[in-house]
Amino acid sequence: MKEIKRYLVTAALPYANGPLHIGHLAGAYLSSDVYVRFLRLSGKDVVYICGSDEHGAAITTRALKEDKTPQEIVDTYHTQFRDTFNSIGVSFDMYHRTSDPLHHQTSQDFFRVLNDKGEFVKKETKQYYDTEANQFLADRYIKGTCPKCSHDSAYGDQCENCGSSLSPTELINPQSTISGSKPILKETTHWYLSLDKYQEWLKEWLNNGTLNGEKLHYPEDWKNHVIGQCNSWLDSGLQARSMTRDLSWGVDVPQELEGAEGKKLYVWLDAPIGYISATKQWASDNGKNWEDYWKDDSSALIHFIGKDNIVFHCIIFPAILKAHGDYVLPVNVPANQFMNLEGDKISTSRNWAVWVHEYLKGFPDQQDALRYALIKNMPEQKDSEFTWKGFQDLNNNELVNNLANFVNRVIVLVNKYYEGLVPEFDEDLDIVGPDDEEEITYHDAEILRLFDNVDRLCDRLRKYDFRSALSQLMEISTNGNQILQHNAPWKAIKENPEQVKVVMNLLVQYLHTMAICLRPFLPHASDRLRALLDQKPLTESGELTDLCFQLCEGELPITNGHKLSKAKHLFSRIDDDVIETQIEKLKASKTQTANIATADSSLAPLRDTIQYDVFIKMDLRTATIKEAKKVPKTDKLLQLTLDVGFEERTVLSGIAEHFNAEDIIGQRVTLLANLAPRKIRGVQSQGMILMAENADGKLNFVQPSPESENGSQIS
Ligand code: B3M
Ligand code: ZN
Repeated sequence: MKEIKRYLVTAALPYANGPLHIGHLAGAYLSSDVYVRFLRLSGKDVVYICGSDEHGAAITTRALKEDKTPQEIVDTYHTQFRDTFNSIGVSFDMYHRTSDPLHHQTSQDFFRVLNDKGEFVKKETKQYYDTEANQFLADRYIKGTCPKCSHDSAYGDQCENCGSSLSPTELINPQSTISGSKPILKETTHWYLSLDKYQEWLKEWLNNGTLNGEKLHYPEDWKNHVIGQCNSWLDSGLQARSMTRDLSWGVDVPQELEGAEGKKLYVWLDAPIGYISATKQWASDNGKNWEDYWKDDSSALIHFIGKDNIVFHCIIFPAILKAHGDYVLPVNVPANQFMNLEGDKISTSRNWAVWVHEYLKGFPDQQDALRYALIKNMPEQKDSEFTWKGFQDLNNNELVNNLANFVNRVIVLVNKYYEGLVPEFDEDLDIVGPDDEEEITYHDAEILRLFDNVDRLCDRLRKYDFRSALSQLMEISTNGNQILQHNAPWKAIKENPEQVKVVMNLLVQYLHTMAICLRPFLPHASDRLRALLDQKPLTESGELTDLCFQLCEGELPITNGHKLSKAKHLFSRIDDDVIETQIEKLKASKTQTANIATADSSLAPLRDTIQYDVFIKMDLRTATIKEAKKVPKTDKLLQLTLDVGFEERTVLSGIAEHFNAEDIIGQRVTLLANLAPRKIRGVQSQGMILMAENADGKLNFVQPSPESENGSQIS
């Protein structure tokens, strides 16, 4: 493998159709930021790239619901993302956006090269077309009855009730979510990437790290779950995938191509090319050559993403990079798993999230408390959990009681005993180190121990083990506190003042070391500690490498006589009432189930007119819920036992995200009693209960008047 001369680090481009939450930070943004800061502190040539992903159906859906243009939607979130990342300390070198003309140009040029090389196959297929809205319908714009579980609002690509992945033509009674009308199937032509033809080299490249006999990366350094997910895709056989869509928003297919009118690039084709266009912008702004980072095989490309983006970054994007022919391939894709919140999945649609911009408002100057909690529990190998109580404990027990306390004690004592001047000490008087044979002084022995700690921390960062690297950092602080406790300078100052000088000098070197090692994880605290040491903020240009050299060579990083500032606490406690407020706020949002993404969404459009004889075929009955329980391994299904007067019925219903099972016992309901029974998740569901959906997506039971007895027929 070629010697690495520079690093190109990317973080997944967030969709500009909703706020950032803590799951985004824990998934791709804090991991990449820690890693890049470490590389900069190690003196590496690194560029850190991200930007807003501003195309795709989710954005146009939102624009429709809010009666805005897609550009207005993405402008709002692009600005919010850029400011939020900046405030929480995610230090991109370029935060770009895919609605930028440079990105459109870059994507179209990329498409032309692939097309000219014959990498696409043009195919005519039939797709749903809305004759009232005059447009083809993306999968998410088609709703209908799920063929598997009869859920009546399954999407064209997936049924959210039973989780089945679908294709639009499988839906029963498909309906356009734009006009409510019944769509027609219409011919359309698209450009397909024959992914299947890359199957062999992708398998070799991923599993052996080789391509045409050349070693490009070390699979043993990749996370098992990443390689595993790719191999399951490869083993099922790659299929040709359409790389264009009939959409009104996105990057135009180059218009000189026949049949390109009205066609856009598939969002997952243009989005990763966004990394390239962002690098071009950065290079142009900084007098660099972007091709050094994308086309020179001494450049290491590393993608930081969440696990839902693995296939696009490890199979599809590498395939088109290689098909294009000039680009490097990633040397690693250290994807994280998901972070959950208070025992439940984070969900934008259910407003079950800690929004980063709200955190920053609610906890001013406490960015690093959140960074610490999210890195400490980073879902590196498996899903992890954020709880507000856990956040409070980490802040109070580790940041305040360990780290801030250690820093404060050292600076208070140096100010108290030496007026803030770092004491000079007499080496000859320094007690003999732990290993008498080597005649090593105590100070030197402890400095070497400190170096070992820093070396281990660096090794863990190189391996993307950010949680264990953070624990290693806290071990430095713990060791420092132990040195204080063991030497007790407040007692020794009288009978052994020379030894106190050795200890306090040593502990100031600890603080200097911690300020540098803190920087990748807690950059704001690092700046504050540098100020307490009366040093300028770090510029992240090799200071960690310099430190390791100094510690290893026994050169003291902070010289005798250097004057420290007055002591000030690095972190402040977070009290119970503050946490209680956050937990109450979260609970309130759960009952509301307000959809943050569509605060003022509209009521469902009217369905097609039907004749009376269709209605009369339905047998609706009144009933009462006697029992209710969650269906295992699903988020949405409850299993209900209904008293229907003349019998009991078991019915599965997709309302688990709206109601707790224990809260709906005794609820009166309306039952469609003659719907054909369906087996769902192994349970025979005998009918369907009727729910009314508010404009904001909240569901309510259609409940008969209390006077009606169970089993009464509704007509
Ligand atoms: N926006 C998906 C996501 O936000 C997509 C990532 C693109 S990275 C090129 O999860
Ligand atoms: Zn279904």
